[in-house]
Amino acid sequence: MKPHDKFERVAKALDNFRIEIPSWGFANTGTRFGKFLQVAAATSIEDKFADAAQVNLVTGASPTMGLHVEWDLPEGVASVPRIRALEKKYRIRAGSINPNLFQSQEYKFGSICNPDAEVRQKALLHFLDCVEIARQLGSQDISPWVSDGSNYPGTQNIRKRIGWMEEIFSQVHAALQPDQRLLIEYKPFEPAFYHTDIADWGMALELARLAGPQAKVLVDLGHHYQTQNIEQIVAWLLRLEMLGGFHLNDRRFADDDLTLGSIDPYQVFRIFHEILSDAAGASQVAFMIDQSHNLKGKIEAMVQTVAVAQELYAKAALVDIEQLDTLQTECKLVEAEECFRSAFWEDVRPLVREWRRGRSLPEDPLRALRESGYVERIAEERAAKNANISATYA
Ligand code: PSV
Ligand code: MN
Repeated sequence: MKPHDKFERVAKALDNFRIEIPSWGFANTGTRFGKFLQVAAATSIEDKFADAAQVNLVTGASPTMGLHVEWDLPEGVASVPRIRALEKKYRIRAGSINPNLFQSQEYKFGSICNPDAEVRQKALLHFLDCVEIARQLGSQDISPWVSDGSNYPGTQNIRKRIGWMEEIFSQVHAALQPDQRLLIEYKPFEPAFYHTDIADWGMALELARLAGPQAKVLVDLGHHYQTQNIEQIVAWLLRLEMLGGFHLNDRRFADDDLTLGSIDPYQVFRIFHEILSDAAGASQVAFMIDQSHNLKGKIEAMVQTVAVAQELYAKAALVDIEQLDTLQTECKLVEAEECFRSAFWEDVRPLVREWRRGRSLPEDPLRALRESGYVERIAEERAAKNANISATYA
């Protein structure tokens, strides 16, 4: 491929590539055992908007921030005017709206699958509030993650719980605006360890289909068993027009929330290849980060993640799809594999830098962040507030 053609491909891909930042990536979080506090961590929803704006300023690729309703809109629909004001002030739009079906005491034995009809009703009302919040904010996607499940065999009726989910998802679907989507996320374990009500993409797919045409599946890269071929799941969902979006991150063991591509960048490349080689693929897919760093600096990690995503997306855009198709058809295995992996091994960084220059963006977003002095400034401003936050969950 000629250098000019390479640049054109990369530029076209990156011009259309947007990646959403999670609000929960900026606040102090930790492990199950405790928190490691950061002086620069966000202490309010305004801090989160300010941090997201900084990420977008240096990357130009992240104009939206995903919101978690319980954490970011504590008063539910009544918090919408505050969010609107922050959107305006920081020029960051609210992105996906994430219901919280896992934190309330009543959800100890489940939310939408709780055997108690009153608890299910509470979960449904929260869900419907989220649809209304999304409508008022003009957000397209409502992304529930259902943490329900059980820890011991025989303690819950799995089939009854399927029925309750079906009912609630169709009620939520009926409340959607025509341009809204319901993205159903799956996860095989944690916090439930024997059975999880939406454990894999098959269950999420079936629930989405039963709910209605605006329901799709959300793939979180950290929510699979070891050795799962995620790009195959992506290929199936694309084929069925049921892929709604991603929660991007990486993992070694489980839902580790590591930086995208830090462990297995080839996997991310393979997933992006499936999307870019599908005719309609990329246009329907929401790319969202789901990472909450407690060792790396939060804003630095977010900028790094966006840059990594762009580089891997650019690499995937360089796969010569026509040539690959011919080689696959002829079963020229070594040649096909070489064609595929040679795109992965391209050093696309000069092309991405050139693309950034052409779009009046800093060539090196991490350096631009460092040179802006933003992190030092907020560290000073927020230090006192962060010192008062408890570092343990006790
Ligand atoms: C659950 O592990 C999850 O991936 C869901 O997407 C939540 O909304 C998110 O993490 C934040 O806790
Ligand atoms: Mn997730």
